[in-house]
Amino acid sequence: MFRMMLWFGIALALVGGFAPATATGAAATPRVHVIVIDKMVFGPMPADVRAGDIIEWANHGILEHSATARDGSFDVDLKPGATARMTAKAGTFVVFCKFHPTMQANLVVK
Ligand SMILES: [Cu+2]
Repeated sequence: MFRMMLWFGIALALVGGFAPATATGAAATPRVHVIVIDKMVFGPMPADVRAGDIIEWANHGILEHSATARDGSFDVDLKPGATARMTAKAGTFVVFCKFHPTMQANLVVK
């Protein structure tokens, strides 16, 4: 629960434009890639994710799902309607849902 509230707070901060957009010398604002889970399917998976980008998982379905890396790199639980963000790390990940193991997709982060 706390984790969901934390994510929500981060999302609010980003939406509120707290991230510096034009300050010179500031680190580039990470790009956000939204991956929608709907009708028991992940995707489409973004093709241009780089390490340090933000991945936002968005569960548009009516069931709870997870975005779980086969190699254990991440494991995100998503109640119906929930979103959660994580910072992408480089690698090629097989992503599946713990609750519906036939749900599977590949995520490539360069
Ligand atoms: Cu699922």
